[in-house]
Amino acid sequence: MQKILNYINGELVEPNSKKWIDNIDPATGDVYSLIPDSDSSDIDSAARAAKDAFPAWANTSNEERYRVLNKLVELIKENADELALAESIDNGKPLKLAQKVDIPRAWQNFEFFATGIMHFASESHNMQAANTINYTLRQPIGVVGCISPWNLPLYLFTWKIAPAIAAGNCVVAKPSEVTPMTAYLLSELAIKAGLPKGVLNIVHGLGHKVGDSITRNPEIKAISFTGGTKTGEAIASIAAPMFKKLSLELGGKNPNLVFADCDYKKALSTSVMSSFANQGQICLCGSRIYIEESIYEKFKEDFVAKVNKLKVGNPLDSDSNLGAVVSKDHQEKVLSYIDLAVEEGGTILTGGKKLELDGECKNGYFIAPTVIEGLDNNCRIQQEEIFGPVVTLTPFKNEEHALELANSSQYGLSSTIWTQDLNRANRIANKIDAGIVWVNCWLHRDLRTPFGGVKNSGVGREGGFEVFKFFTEPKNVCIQWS
Ligand code: TXE
Repeated sequence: MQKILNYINGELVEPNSKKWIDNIDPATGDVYSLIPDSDSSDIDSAARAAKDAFPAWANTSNEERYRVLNKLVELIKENADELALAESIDNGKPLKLAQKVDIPRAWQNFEFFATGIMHFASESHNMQAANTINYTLRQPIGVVGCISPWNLPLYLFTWKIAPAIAAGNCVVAKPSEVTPMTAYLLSELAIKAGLPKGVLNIVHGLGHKVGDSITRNPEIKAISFTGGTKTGEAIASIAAPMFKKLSLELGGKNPNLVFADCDYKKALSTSVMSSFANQGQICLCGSRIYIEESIYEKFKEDFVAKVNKLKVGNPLDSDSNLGAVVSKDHQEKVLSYIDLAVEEGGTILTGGKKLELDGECKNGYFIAPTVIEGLDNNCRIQQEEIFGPVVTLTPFKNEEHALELANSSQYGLSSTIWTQDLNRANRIANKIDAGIVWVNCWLHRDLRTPFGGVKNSGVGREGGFEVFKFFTEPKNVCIQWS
Protein backbone atom coordinates (compact mmCIF):
# COMPACT_ATOMS: atom_id res chain seq x y z
CA MET A 1 0.00 0.00 0.00
CA GLN A 2 1.54 3.31 -1.10
CA LYS A 3 2.49 5.58 1.81
CA ILE A 4 2.30 9.31 1.17
CA LEU A 5 5.16 11.07 2.97
CA ASN A 6 5.63 14.52 4.45
CA TYR A 7 8.12 16.82 2.75
CA ILE A 8 10.12 18.58 5.46
CA ASN A 9 13.51 20.27 5.11
CA GLY A 10 13.97 18.85 1.63
CA GLU A 11 13.34 15.23 2.71
CA LEU A 12 10.39 12.87 2.29
CA VAL A 13 9.69 11.60 5.81
CA GLU A 14 7.11 9.63 7.77
CA PRO A 15 5.01 11.39 10.43
CA ASN A 16 6.55 11.44 13.91
CA SER A 17 3.48 9.54 15.14
CA LYS A 18 4.14 6.70 12.67
CA LYS A 19 0.35 6.62 12.34
CA TRP A 20 -1.54 6.63 9.03
CA ILE A 21 -4.96 7.59 7.70
CA ASP A 22 -6.72 5.62 4.95
CA ASN A 23 -6.87 7.40 1.60
CA ILE A 24 -10.00 6.34 -0.29
CA ASP A 25 -10.70 6.38 -4.02
CA PRO A 26 -14.23 7.90 -4.10
CA ALA A 27 -15.11 6.20 -7.39
CA THR A 28 -14.64 2.71 -5.91
CA GLY A 29 -14.80 3.23 -2.16
CA ASP A 30 -11.48 1.37 -1.85
CA VAL A 31 -8.55 2.38 0.36
CA TYR A 32 -5.73 2.82 -2.10
CA SER A 33 -2.99 4.61 -0.15
CA LEU A 34 -2.08 5.85 3.31
CA ILE A 35 -1.76 9.45 4.51
CA PRO A 36 0.55 10.59 7.32
CA ASP A 37 -1.42 11.24 10.51
CA SER A 38 0.86 14.14 11.38
CA ASP A 39 0.60 16.36 14.43
CA SER A 40 2.02 19.58 15.86
CA SER A 41 5.48 18.05 16.24
CA ASP A 42 5.69 17.62 12.46
CA ILE A 43 4.55 21.21 11.99
CA ASP A 44 7.22 22.35 14.48
CA SER A 45 9.90 20.58 12.38
CA ALA A 46 8.50 22.11 9.19
CA ALA A 47 8.32 25.61 10.66
CA ARG A 48 11.91 25.31 11.94
CA ALA A 49 13.12 24.16 8.50
CA ALA A 50 11.29 27.05 6.85
CA LYS A 51 12.72 29.55 9.34
CA ASP A 52 16.26 28.25 8.78
CA ALA A 53 15.84 28.42 5.00
CA PHE A 54 14.31 31.89 4.94
CA PRO A 55 17.34 34.23 5.09
CA ALA A 56 19.05 32.60 2.10
CA TRP A 57 15.84 32.25 0.08
CA ALA A 58 14.77 35.86 0.79
CA ASN A 59 18.15 36.96 -0.51
CA THR A 60 17.98 35.08 -3.79
CA SER A 61 17.41 37.27 -6.81
CA ASN A 62 14.00 37.32 -8.46
CA GLU A 63 15.69 35.83 -11.50
CA GLU A 64 16.95 32.86 -9.42
CA ARG A 65 13.49 32.29 -7.99
CA TYR A 66 12.07 32.51 -11.52
CA ARG A 67 14.55 29.86 -12.69
CA VAL A 68 13.80 27.39 -9.89
CA LEU A 69 10.03 27.79 -10.15
CA ASN A 70 10.19 27.51 -13.92
CA LYS A 71 11.89 24.13 -13.54
CA LEU A 72 8.78 23.07 -11.63
CA VAL A 73 6.67 24.28 -14.56
CA GLU A 74 8.62 22.00 -16.89
CA LEU A 75 8.47 19.03 -14.49
CA ILE A 76 4.70 19.36 -13.98
CA LYS A 77 4.25 19.46 -17.76
CA GLU A 78 6.47 16.40 -18.20
CA ASN A 79 4.49 14.50 -15.55
CA ALA A 80 1.06 15.86 -16.49
CA ASP A 81 -0.49 12.48 -17.33
CA GLU A 82 0.58 10.89 -14.03
CA LEU A 83 -0.59 13.93 -12.07
CA ALA A 84 -3.97 14.04 -13.84
CA LEU A 85 -4.59 10.35 -13.22
CA ALA A 86 -3.62 10.77 -9.56
CA GLU A 87 -5.94 13.78 -9.24
CA SER A 88 -8.88 11.93 -10.80
CA ILE A 89 -8.42 8.86 -8.59
CA ASP A 90 -7.97 10.98 -5.45
CA ASN A 91 -10.88 13.37 -6.02
CA GLY A 92 -13.34 11.39 -8.14
CA LYS A 93 -13.42 14.04 -10.88
CA PRO A 94 -13.42 12.96 -14.54
CA LEU A 95 -9.87 12.29 -15.76
CA LYS A 96 -10.47 14.54 -18.74
CA LEU A 97 -11.28 17.43 -16.37
CA ALA A 98 -8.05 16.89 -14.45
CA GLN A 99 -6.14 16.73 -17.76
CA LYS A 100 -7.84 19.83 -19.18
CA VAL A 101 -8.18 22.04 -16.09
CA ASP A 102 -6.52 20.96 -12.85
CA ILE A 103 -3.01 20.05 -13.99
CA PRO A 104 -2.53 22.73 -16.66
CA ARG A 105 -3.61 25.30 -14.09
CA ALA A 106 -1.02 23.92 -11.65
CA TRP A 107 1.92 24.65 -13.97
CA GLN A 108 0.27 27.90 -15.10
CA ASN A 109 0.20 29.03 -11.48
CA PHE A 110 3.94 28.45 -11.15
CA GLU A 111 4.61 30.03 -14.55
CA PHE A 112 2.47 33.07 -13.80
CA PHE A 113 4.05 33.85 -10.43
CA ALA A 114 7.59 32.91 -11.46
CA THR A 115 7.38 35.51 -14.23
CA GLY A 116 5.26 37.87 -12.14
CA ILE A 117 7.95 38.31 -9.50
CA MET A 118 10.27 39.63 -12.24
CA HIS A 119 7.84 42.51 -12.75
CA PHE A 120 6.59 43.15 -9.23
CA ALA A 121 7.89 46.57 -8.20
CA SER A 122 7.16 49.10 -5.50
CA GLU A 123 6.55 52.81 -5.57
CA SER A 124 8.46 55.92 -4.46
CA HIS A 125 7.03 59.29 -3.35
CA ASN A 126 9.05 62.43 -3.95
CA MET A 127 8.74 65.36 -1.49
CA GLN A 128 10.45 67.79 -3.84
CA ALA A 129 10.22 70.94 -1.70
CA ALA A 130 11.66 69.17 1.31
CA ASN A 131 14.56 67.52 -0.53
CA THR A 132 13.09 64.24 0.56
CA ILE A 133 12.38 60.98 -1.19
CA ASN A 134 10.27 58.10 0.07
CA TYR A 135 10.65 54.64 -1.31
CA THR A 136 8.65 51.55 -0.41
CA LEU A 137 10.34 48.23 0.17
CA ARG A 138 8.16 45.16 -0.27
CA GLN A 139 9.92 42.48 1.71
CA PRO A 140 8.89 38.81 2.09
CA ILE A 141 7.08 38.09 5.36
CA GLY A 142 9.16 35.04 6.35
CA VAL A 143 7.47 31.70 7.17
CA VAL A 144 3.89 31.52 5.85
CA GLY A 145 1.16 28.85 6.08
CA CYS A 146 -0.89 27.65 3.10
CA ILE A 147 -3.96 25.45 3.73
CA SER A 148 -5.96 24.18 0.78
CA PRO A 149 -9.16 22.21 0.10
CA TRP A 150 -10.12 19.02 -1.72
CA ASN A 151 -12.14 20.29 -4.66
CA LEU A 152 -9.34 21.45 -6.96
CA PRO A 153 -6.44 19.94 -5.06
CA LEU A 154 -3.24 20.75 -7.01
CA TYR A 155 -4.82 23.78 -8.73
CA LEU A 156 -5.58 25.55 -5.43
CA PHE A 157 -2.51 24.21 -3.60
CA THR A 158 -0.15 25.72 -6.19
CA TRP A 159 -2.31 28.88 -6.41
CA LYS A 160 -1.07 29.63 -2.89
CA ILE A 161 2.44 28.20 -2.66
CA ALA A 162 3.68 29.58 -6.02
CA PRO A 163 3.28 33.29 -5.16
CA ALA A 164 4.37 32.73 -1.57
CA ILE A 165 7.67 31.19 -2.66
CA ALA A 166 8.13 33.55 -5.63
CA ALA A 167 7.84 36.50 -3.23
CA GLY A 168 10.74 35.10 -1.18
CA ASN A 169 8.84 33.43 1.67
CA CYS A 170 9.31 29.89 2.97
CA VAL A 171 6.15 27.81 3.22
CA VAL A 172 4.53 25.29 5.55
CA ALA A 173 1.69 23.88 3.45
CA LYS A 174 -1.16 21.49 4.15
CA PRO A 175 -3.29 19.98 1.38
CA SER A 176 -6.66 18.49 2.27
CA GLU A 177 -6.43 15.05 3.87
CA VAL A 178 -9.22 14.06 1.48
CA THR A 179 -7.04 14.64 -1.60
CA PRO A 180 -3.34 14.61 -0.66
CA MET A 181 -1.84 12.67 -3.56
CA THR A 182 -0.87 15.35 -6.06
CA ALA A 183 0.67 17.55 -3.36
CA TYR A 184 2.82 14.54 -2.47
CA LEU A 185 3.80 14.02 -6.11
CA LEU A 186 4.61 17.74 -6.31
CA SER A 187 7.03 17.40 -3.40
CA GLU A 188 8.95 14.77 -5.38
CA LEU A 189 9.11 17.22 -8.29
CA ALA A 190 10.26 20.03 -5.98
CA ILE A 191 13.24 17.88 -5.00
CA LYS A 192 13.98 17.22 -8.70
CA ALA A 193 13.66 20.95 -9.46
CA GLY A 194 16.35 21.69 -6.89
CA LEU A 195 14.13 23.82 -4.68
CA PRO A 196 16.42 24.55 -1.71
CA LYS A 197 15.55 22.52 1.38
CA GLY A 198 13.12 24.17 3.77
CA VAL A 199 11.70 26.61 1.20
CA LEU A 200 8.62 24.42 0.76
CA ASN A 201 7.43 22.01 3.47
CA ILE A 202 4.29 19.90 2.99
CA VAL A 203 2.75 18.26 6.05
CA HIS A 204 -0.20 15.90 5.55
CA GLY A 205 -2.94 15.13 8.04
CA LEU A 206 -6.21 16.14 9.64
CA GLY A 207 -7.37 19.73 9.59
CA HIS A 208 -8.15 20.05 13.29
CA LYS A 209 -4.66 18.71 14.10
CA VAL A 210 -2.21 19.74 11.36
CA GLY A 211 -4.15 22.72 9.97
CA ASP A 212 -4.80 23.94 13.49
CA SER A 213 -1.08 23.58 14.35
CA ILE A 214 -0.14 25.73 11.36
CA THR A 215 -2.56 28.40 12.54
CA ARG A 216 -1.17 28.31 16.09
CA ASN A 217 2.54 28.01 15.32
CA PRO A 218 4.19 31.31 16.38
CA GLU A 219 6.86 31.07 13.66
CA ILE A 220 4.19 31.13 10.93
CA LYS A 221 3.34 34.80 10.36
CA ALA A 222 0.60 34.62 7.71
CA ILE A 223 -2.08 32.13 6.75
CA SER A 224 -3.55 31.71 3.28
CA PHE A 225 -6.61 29.47 3.50
CA THR A 226 -9.23 28.17 1.08
CA GLY A 227 -12.09 26.07 2.35
CA GLY A 228 -15.33 26.24 4.26
CA THR A 229 -16.60 29.40 5.92
CA LYS A 230 -16.87 27.64 9.29
CA THR A 231 -13.24 26.57 9.11
CA GLY A 232 -12.26 30.07 8.05
CA GLU A 233 -13.96 31.37 11.17
CA ALA A 234 -12.03 28.91 13.34
CA ILE A 235 -8.71 29.89 11.77
CA ALA A 236 -9.43 33.61 12.09
CA SER A 237 -10.40 33.25 15.77
CA ILE A 238 -6.94 31.83 16.51
CA ALA A 239 -4.80 33.84 14.08
CA ALA A 240 -6.32 37.27 14.58
CA PRO A 241 -5.21 37.69 18.24
CA MET A 242 -1.74 36.53 17.10
CA PHE A 243 -1.82 39.38 14.54
CA LYS A 244 -1.11 37.04 11.64
CA LYS A 245 -1.91 38.22 8.12
CA LEU A 246 -4.95 36.35 6.84
CA SER A 247 -6.22 35.53 3.36
CA LEU A 248 -9.49 33.59 3.56
CA GLU A 249 -11.16 32.21 0.39
CA LEU A 250 -14.33 30.64 1.72
CA GLY A 251 -17.67 29.30 0.56
CA GLY A 252 -20.00 30.63 -2.11
CA LYS A 253 -23.67 30.36 -3.16
CA ASN A 254 -23.37 32.06 -6.49
CA PRO A 255 -26.31 33.54 -8.43
CA ASN A 256 -26.63 32.90 -12.18
CA LEU A 257 -28.99 35.55 -13.67
CA VAL A 258 -30.55 34.63 -17.03
CA PHE A 259 -32.42 37.51 -18.73
CA ALA A 260 -34.85 37.01 -21.61
CA ASP A 261 -32.58 38.97 -23.99
CA CYS A 262 -29.61 36.65 -23.39
CA ASP A 263 -27.73 34.65 -26.03
CA TYR A 264 -30.03 31.76 -25.18
CA LYS A 265 -28.03 28.86 -26.58
CA LYS A 266 -24.83 29.98 -24.88
CA ALA A 267 -26.58 30.79 -21.60
CA LEU A 268 -28.16 27.35 -21.58
CA SER A 269 -25.06 25.30 -22.35
CA THR A 270 -22.76 27.34 -20.09
CA SER A 271 -25.29 27.16 -17.24
CA VAL A 272 -25.18 23.35 -17.41
CA MET A 273 -21.40 23.56 -17.04
CA SER A 274 -21.44 26.20 -14.29
CA SER A 275 -23.95 24.03 -12.41
CA PHE A 276 -22.28 20.63 -12.57
CA ALA A 277 -18.59 20.95 -13.47
CA ASN A 278 -16.46 18.97 -11.00
CA GLN A 279 -19.72 17.52 -9.66
CA GLY A 280 -20.71 21.05 -8.57
CA GLN A 281 -17.71 21.12 -6.22
CA ILE A 282 -16.27 24.44 -7.30
CA CYS A 283 -16.77 27.48 -5.07
CA LEU A 284 -17.54 29.43 -8.26
CA CYS A 285 -20.38 27.19 -9.45
CA GLY A 286 -23.64 29.04 -10.12
CA SER A 287 -25.92 27.00 -7.85
CA ARG A 288 -28.80 29.55 -7.72
CA ILE A 289 -30.18 29.99 -11.22
CA TYR A 290 -32.58 32.94 -11.55
CA ILE A 291 -34.47 33.15 -14.86
CA GLU A 292 -36.60 36.03 -16.17
CA GLU A 293 -40.19 34.83 -15.89
CA SER A 294 -41.00 35.30 -19.59
CA ILE A 295 -38.53 32.54 -20.53
CA TYR A 296 -38.69 30.55 -17.29
CA GLU A 297 -40.75 27.59 -18.54
CA LYS A 298 -38.79 27.26 -21.78
CA PHE A 299 -35.41 27.56 -20.05
CA LYS A 300 -36.48 25.05 -17.37
CA GLU A 301 -37.50 22.51 -20.00
CA ASP A 302 -34.40 22.95 -22.13
CA PHE A 303 -32.08 22.99 -19.10
CA VAL A 304 -33.53 19.76 -17.63
CA ALA A 305 -33.34 18.09 -21.03
CA LYS A 306 -29.63 18.94 -21.28
CA VAL A 307 -28.94 17.85 -17.70
CA ASN A 308 -30.60 14.51 -18.41
CA LYS A 309 -28.02 13.94 -21.15
CA LEU A 310 -25.10 14.27 -18.72
CA LYS A 311 -23.34 10.98 -18.07
CA VAL A 312 -22.38 10.16 -14.50
CA GLY A 313 -19.78 7.44 -14.70
CA ASN A 314 -16.38 6.05 -13.95
CA PRO A 315 -14.12 9.13 -13.78
CA LEU A 316 -11.57 7.29 -15.92
CA ASP A 317 -14.04 6.84 -18.80
CA SER A 318 -13.62 9.57 -21.41
CA ASP A 319 -17.38 9.90 -21.88
CA SER A 320 -18.14 10.61 -18.22
CA ASN A 321 -19.32 14.17 -17.69
CA LEU A 322 -19.55 13.76 -13.92
CA GLY A 323 -17.52 11.48 -11.68
CA ALA A 324 -17.91 10.69 -8.01
CA VAL A 325 -18.30 13.29 -5.27
CA VAL A 326 -15.24 13.48 -3.09
CA SER A 327 -16.17 11.29 -0.14
CA LYS A 328 -18.93 9.25 1.51
CA ASP A 329 -19.40 12.00 4.10
CA HIS A 330 -19.83 14.57 1.38
CA GLN A 331 -22.23 12.33 -0.55
CA GLU A 332 -24.35 12.01 2.59
CA LYS A 333 -24.19 15.78 3.19
CA VAL A 334 -25.40 16.54 -0.35
CA LEU A 335 -28.14 13.89 -0.21
CA SER A 336 -29.35 15.31 3.10
CA TYR A 337 -29.71 18.71 1.43
CA ILE A 338 -31.78 17.11 -1.35
CA ASP A 339 -34.09 15.58 1.28
CA LEU A 340 -34.33 18.99 2.95
CA ALA A 341 -35.26 20.60 -0.36
CA VAL A 342 -38.34 18.40 -0.58
CA GLU A 343 -39.25 19.19 3.05
CA GLU A 344 -38.92 22.91 2.23
CA GLY A 345 -41.46 22.53 -0.58
CA GLY A 346 -39.16 22.12 -3.56
CA THR A 347 -39.99 20.03 -6.62
CA ILE A 348 -37.20 17.84 -7.95
CA LEU A 349 -37.25 18.19 -11.73
CA THR A 350 -34.47 15.66 -12.31
CA GLY A 351 -31.91 13.72 -10.27
CA GLY A 352 -32.34 13.87 -6.52
CA LYS A 353 -30.77 10.55 -5.66
CA LYS A 354 -27.50 8.68 -5.35
CA LEU A 355 -26.48 6.55 -8.29
CA GLU A 356 -25.22 2.99 -7.98
CA LEU A 357 -22.98 2.15 -10.90
CA ASP A 358 -22.05 -1.41 -11.78
CA GLY A 359 -18.57 -2.92 -12.12
CA GLU A 360 -15.60 -1.51 -10.23
CA CYS A 361 -17.51 1.66 -9.31
CA LYS A 362 -20.38 -0.16 -7.62
CA ASN A 363 -19.28 1.11 -4.20
CA GLY A 364 -18.44 4.63 -5.38
CA TYR A 365 -20.01 7.88 -4.18
CA PHE A 366 -22.12 9.10 -7.13
CA ILE A 367 -25.04 11.54 -7.18
CA ALA A 368 -27.35 12.28 -10.12
CA PRO A 369 -27.20 15.94 -11.23
CA THR A 370 -30.18 17.48 -9.51
CA VAL A 371 -32.42 20.42 -10.47
CA ILE A 372 -34.99 21.77 -8.01
CA GLU A 373 -37.65 24.46 -8.42
CA GLY A 374 -40.38 26.03 -6.31
CA LEU A 375 -38.30 27.01 -3.30
CA ASP A 376 -38.62 30.22 -1.33
CA ASN A 377 -35.51 32.36 -1.71
CA ASN A 378 -34.91 32.42 2.04
CA CYS A 379 -35.03 28.68 2.61
CA ARG A 380 -31.89 26.79 3.65
CA ILE A 381 -31.38 25.21 0.24
CA GLN A 382 -31.18 28.66 -1.35
CA GLN A 383 -29.04 30.09 1.45
CA GLU A 384 -26.53 27.37 2.37
CA GLU A 385 -23.60 26.15 0.28
CA ILE A 386 -24.33 22.55 -0.74
CA PHE A 387 -21.17 22.14 -2.82
CA GLY A 388 -22.49 19.27 -4.90
CA PRO A 389 -24.40 18.60 -8.17
CA VAL A 390 -27.51 20.46 -7.00
CA VAL A 391 -28.98 23.68 -8.41
CA THR A 392 -32.24 25.57 -7.93
CA LEU A 393 -34.33 27.37 -10.56
CA THR A 394 -36.28 30.50 -9.53
CA PRO A 395 -38.13 33.01 -11.77
CA PHE A 396 -37.69 36.77 -11.39
CA LYS A 397 -39.91 39.63 -12.58
CA ASN A 398 -37.39 42.29 -13.54
CA GLU A 399 -33.87 43.60 -12.98
CA GLU A 400 -34.59 44.98 -9.50
CA HIS A 401 -36.16 41.70 -8.44
CA ALA A 402 -33.21 39.72 -9.85
CA LEU A 403 -30.74 41.85 -7.91
CA GLU A 404 -32.75 41.54 -4.72
CA LEU A 405 -32.81 37.74 -5.01
CA ALA A 406 -29.11 37.54 -5.91
CA ASN A 407 -28.00 39.75 -3.01
CA SER A 408 -30.18 38.02 -0.41
CA SER A 409 -27.30 35.75 0.58
CA GLN A 410 -24.69 35.56 3.35
CA TYR A 411 -22.15 34.90 0.58
CA GLY A 412 -20.69 37.11 -2.12
CA LEU A 413 -18.06 35.21 -4.08
CA SER A 414 -18.99 35.15 -7.79
CA SER A 415 -21.99 35.84 -10.02
CA THR A 416 -22.96 35.37 -13.66
CA ILE A 417 -25.18 37.66 -15.74
CA TRP A 418 -26.66 36.63 -19.10
CA THR A 419 -27.93 39.65 -21.05
CA GLN A 420 -27.16 41.42 -24.33
CA ASP A 421 -27.98 44.78 -22.76
CA LEU A 422 -24.60 46.15 -21.66
CA ASN A 423 -26.20 49.00 -19.73
CA ARG A 424 -28.06 46.45 -17.67
CA ALA A 425 -24.98 44.24 -17.32
CA ASN A 426 -22.98 47.15 -15.92
CA ARG A 427 -25.80 48.32 -13.68
CA ILE A 428 -26.08 44.89 -12.11
CA ALA A 429 -22.31 44.31 -11.97
CA ASN A 430 -22.08 47.58 -10.09
CA LYS A 431 -24.67 46.60 -7.47
CA ILE A 432 -24.29 42.85 -7.03
CA ASP A 433 -22.57 41.57 -3.85
CA ALA A 434 -19.73 39.60 -5.38
CA GLY A 435 -15.97 39.71 -5.80
CA ILE A 436 -16.21 38.29 -9.31
CA VAL A 437 -18.85 39.04 -11.99
CA TRP A 438 -18.97 37.10 -15.26
CA VAL A 439 -21.10 38.60 -18.06
CA ASN A 440 -22.06 36.18 -20.86
CA CYS A 441 -19.38 33.73 -19.78
CA TRP A 442 -18.29 31.63 -16.79
CA LEU A 443 -14.94 30.71 -15.27
CA HIS A 444 -12.92 32.77 -17.72
CA ARG A 445 -9.87 33.37 -15.60
CA ASP A 446 -7.14 35.95 -16.11
CA LEU A 447 -4.63 35.27 -13.33
CA ARG A 448 -3.79 38.99 -13.13
CA THR A 449 -7.27 39.79 -11.80
CA PRO A 450 -8.15 40.01 -8.10
CA PHE A 451 -9.75 36.75 -6.93
CA GLY A 452 -11.96 36.51 -3.86
CA GLY A 453 -15.29 37.43 -2.36
CA VAL A 454 -17.19 39.56 0.13
CA LYS A 455 -19.45 38.84 3.10
CA ASN A 456 -19.04 35.21 4.26
CA SER A 457 -17.06 34.32 1.14
CA GLY A 458 -13.90 35.55 2.72
CA VAL A 459 -11.33 38.24 3.31
CA GLY A 460 -8.64 39.45 0.96
CA ARG A 461 -7.84 38.71 -2.66
CA GLU A 462 -5.55 36.28 -4.44
CA GLY A 463 -4.19 36.58 -7.98
CA GLY A 464 -1.97 39.03 -9.82
CA PHE A 465 -0.04 41.55 -7.74
CA GLU A 466 -2.77 41.36 -5.06
CA VAL A 467 -1.32 38.12 -3.77
CA PHE A 468 2.27 39.44 -3.94
CA LYS A 469 1.09 42.30 -1.74
CA PHE A 470 -0.39 39.76 0.65
CA PHE A 471 2.83 37.75 0.82
CA THR A 472 5.06 40.82 1.34
CA GLU A 473 5.32 43.54 3.97
CA PRO A 474 5.54 47.14 2.68
CA LYS A 475 8.15 49.33 4.45
CA ASN A 476 8.36 53.06 3.78
CA VAL A 477 11.86 54.54 3.84
CA CYS A 478 12.06 58.33 3.91
CA ILE A 479 15.42 60.01 3.11
CA GLN A 480 16.20 63.72 3.27
CA TRP A 481 19.29 65.17 1.62
CA SER A 482 20.93 68.52 2.24
O1 TXE B 1 -13.21 22.43 3.63
P1 TXE B 1 -12.55 22.52 5.04
P2 TXE B 1 -13.56 21.12 2.89
C1 TXE B 1 -16.57 24.63 1.28
C2 TXE B 1 -17.69 23.74 0.88
C3 TXE B 1 -17.29 22.43 1.48
C4 TXE B 1 -16.78 22.94 2.80
C5 TXE B 1 -15.92 21.90 3.43
O2 TXE B 1 -18.86 24.17 1.53
O3 TXE B 1 -18.39 21.57 1.73
O4 TXE B 1 -16.01 24.09 2.46
O5 TXE B 1 -14.96 21.53 2.43
C6 TXE B 1 -8.24 22.17 6.64
N1 TXE B 1 -7.80 24.57 11.16
N2 TXE B 1 -15.51 24.72 0.30
O6 TXE B 1 -13.78 19.93 3.77
O7 TXE B 1 -13.08 21.54 6.01
C7 TXE B 1 -8.61 20.90 5.95
O8 TXE B 1 -7.81 19.83 6.40
C8 TXE B 1 -7.01 24.62 10.06
C9 TXE B 1 -15.38 25.92 -0.46
O9 TXE B 1 -12.50 21.04 1.85
O10 TXE B 1 -12.65 23.93 5.36
C10 TXE B 1 -8.34 21.25 4.51
O11 TXE B 1 -6.97 21.15 4.21
N3 TXE B 1 -7.25 23.92 8.93
C11 TXE B 1 -13.96 26.10 -0.85
C12 TXE B 1 -8.78 22.71 4.44
O12 TXE B 1 -8.74 23.18 5.78
C13 TXE B 1 -8.35 23.15 8.92
C14 TXE B 1 -13.42 24.88 -1.54
C15 TXE B 1 -10.19 22.88 3.92
O13 TXE B 1 -11.03 22.07 4.74
C16 TXE B 1 -9.22 23.03 10.02
C17 TXE B 1 -13.63 23.73 -0.72
C18 TXE B 1 -8.90 23.79 11.17
N4 TXE B 1 -9.67 23.76 12.26
C19 TXE B 1 -14.66 23.67 0.20
N5 TXE B 1 -10.23 22.17 9.68
C20 TXE B 1 -13.70 27.26 -1.82
N6 TXE B 1 -14.07 28.47 -1.46
O14 TXE B 1 -13.12 27.03 -2.87
C21 TXE B 1 -9.99 21.78 8.43
N7 TXE B 1 -8.86 22.35 7.96
